[in-house]
Amino acid sequence: MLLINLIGLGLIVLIIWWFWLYKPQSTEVTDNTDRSEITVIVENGTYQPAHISLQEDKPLTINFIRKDASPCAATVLFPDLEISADLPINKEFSVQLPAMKKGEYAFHCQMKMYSGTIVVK
Ligand SMILES: [Cu+2]
Repeated sequence: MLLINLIGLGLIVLIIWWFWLYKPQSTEVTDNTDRSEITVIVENGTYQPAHISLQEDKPLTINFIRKDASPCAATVLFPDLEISADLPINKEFSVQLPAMKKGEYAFHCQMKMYSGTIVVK
């Protein structure tokens, strides 16, 4: 009985950590060419990196490499930019984003299990 309670408690802690406390790594795109480019791995429920920051008015190419075979990872949506893409498995797929104004742009899979942000400064 005590063991079951401990397992339950552990699960609760894990859920809280996953949804509220876990902060995915952040990466800044700093190259000064006209077009910025970054590679994002889609694996284990997270985009890596999930937080991308870049300068204003620069188009961005995101090269997605999807390693997760589950259908959940298949589609990536950029709702603010009205862009969506279907990602092949284990193959690089480039998504071209237009130059953006300052602000935050979310991207996620259809069920929002995978989610990330682009921060334009
Ligand atoms: Cu999903």
